[in-house]
Amino acid sequence: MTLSAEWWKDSIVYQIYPRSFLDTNDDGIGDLRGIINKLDYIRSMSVDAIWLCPVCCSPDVDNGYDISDYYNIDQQFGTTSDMVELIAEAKKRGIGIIVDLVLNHTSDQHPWFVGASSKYNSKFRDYYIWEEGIIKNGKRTPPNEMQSIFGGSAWTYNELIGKYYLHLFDKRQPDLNWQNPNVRQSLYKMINYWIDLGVAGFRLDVIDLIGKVPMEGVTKNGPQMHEFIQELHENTFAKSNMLVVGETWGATPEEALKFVQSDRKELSMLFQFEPFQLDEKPGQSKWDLSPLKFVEFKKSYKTWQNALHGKGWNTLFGNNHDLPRMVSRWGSEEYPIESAKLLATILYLQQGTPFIYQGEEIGMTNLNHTKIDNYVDVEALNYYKSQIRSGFSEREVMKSLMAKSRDNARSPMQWDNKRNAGFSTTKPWYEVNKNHTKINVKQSDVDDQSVLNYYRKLLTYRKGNEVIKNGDFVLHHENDKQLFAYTRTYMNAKITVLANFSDNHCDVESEDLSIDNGAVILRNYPTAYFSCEGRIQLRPWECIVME
Ligand code: TEU
Ligand code: CA
Repeated sequence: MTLSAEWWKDSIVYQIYPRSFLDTNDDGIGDLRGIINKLDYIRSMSVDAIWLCPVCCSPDVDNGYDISDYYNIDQQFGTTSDMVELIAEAKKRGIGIIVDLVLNHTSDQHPWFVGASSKYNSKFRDYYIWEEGIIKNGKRTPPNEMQSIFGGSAWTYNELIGKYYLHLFDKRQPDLNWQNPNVRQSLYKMINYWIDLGVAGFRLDVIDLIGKVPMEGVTKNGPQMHEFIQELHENTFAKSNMLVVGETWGATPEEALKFVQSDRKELSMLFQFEPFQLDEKPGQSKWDLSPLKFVEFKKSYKTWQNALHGKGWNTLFGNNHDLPRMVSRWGSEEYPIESAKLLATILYLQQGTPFIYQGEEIGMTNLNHTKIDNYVDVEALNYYKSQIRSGFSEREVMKSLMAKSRDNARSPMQWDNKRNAGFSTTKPWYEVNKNHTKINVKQSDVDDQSVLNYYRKLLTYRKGNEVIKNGDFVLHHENDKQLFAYTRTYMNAKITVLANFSDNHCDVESEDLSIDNGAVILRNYPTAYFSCEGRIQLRPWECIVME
């Protein structure tokens, strides 16, 4: 396949969490061969790239986001030759493989950290960030108050070295020192190894943290961050035509443009998380639940669509391995199928590259686990411990975990209605959602009203559509509390999306939108919408797309 410079603007990406995708050797853990087996299924959604969550060697404190060897595949997932085969088999089907690069930190089992923390004169000492503690009342305390994203101090003392090292995540994920040119060169060399193996791009984990200046309290968007990213670009992906997407939890549109404007030679696109912060109490954490601020939610999309139009490029997503399931979060328990289709419609007809997370396409939901014993994620377990210790009630803590824990996204893929959902012949590493008897790929495939078949239609429609790729974005009825309506216009063509984001009926003045004689291209109800005297009446969670 020959690729145009910006091929990723026409792409649809499917994200795979390998350990939960498909197990082919009966150990209860998904593997690379499982992905090879399902490539035709993935292609059936017009997908052209797969983002693989980390598969390199790892002690799995944070499920692969703590890497102990950047070059080799963890044996639970397979071997390098499985990876080479996956790349080749995917390529045959027009699919590129996007590798997840965790460049902000390593595992504490990585030889660099093992060296840095166990030998006094190790050449790897300055690969990490070390600071003296402060003596207060004869007691040693961390260099400053900086907190880990997973809870507790971001500093851990090492007896042998006599200093604290920095970890913005778990203490077994020490932060790399990007100010050390040897660190940067070692990482570039590794990235070039993956480029030579034939991957189509990278997803850069927490890339906005690499410029941190911890002693000044700076974590994201540090003073040298863009300089480092430009150097990274020049030394690695500049020569190949790659899709490079950065994860930036705190990006504003202004910040985002600095990463993605093409003359800056940094990244192709970013994951930004503004819409995901609109169902939590302002200024607090994701665990502090609050109902979705729907009007702000719409305006957030409007802001990002307009800010990047003609200058950068957006990603479009409602799920990933860190987020609860989109239907459970924003959709409706009463109308799970309609709301799953509606959410896909409003997201994926915007400008940008869609990222579909495994299981989303069949409408997979949260787990609703009420007991802490059912949770396995390090973030969830730390949160539980610290809240209970601070005196919060079990009920309150569980409510937050049920709504927001990352475990919700990580249960095994639901392939059929049999035992273990067809994911494995043995007990899976993490239990399957009980609703696999109803929500699964096998049934969805043959049901023409399924969420899956709707995704196929929607994504095929999107593919190659110039209005969706290039058109501008106008939000209508901004302050309406039920309706999400927008138009996309390019040259003489226009697409209108109308979506009733509620369990009630919703009236739309069709004259306002001049859509009277529009042709309906997509709809999420089996029967036509109701219209009378210049008004369209949308049923609960009904959406229609008109040209
Ligand atoms: O996530 C970045 C990150 O900051 C998340 O931990 C986020 O704050 C949290 O998930 C919200 O619940 C990336 C990876 O996507 C995540 O899986 C890793 O745990 C993390 O980096 C550390 O590598
Ligand atoms: Ca396996």
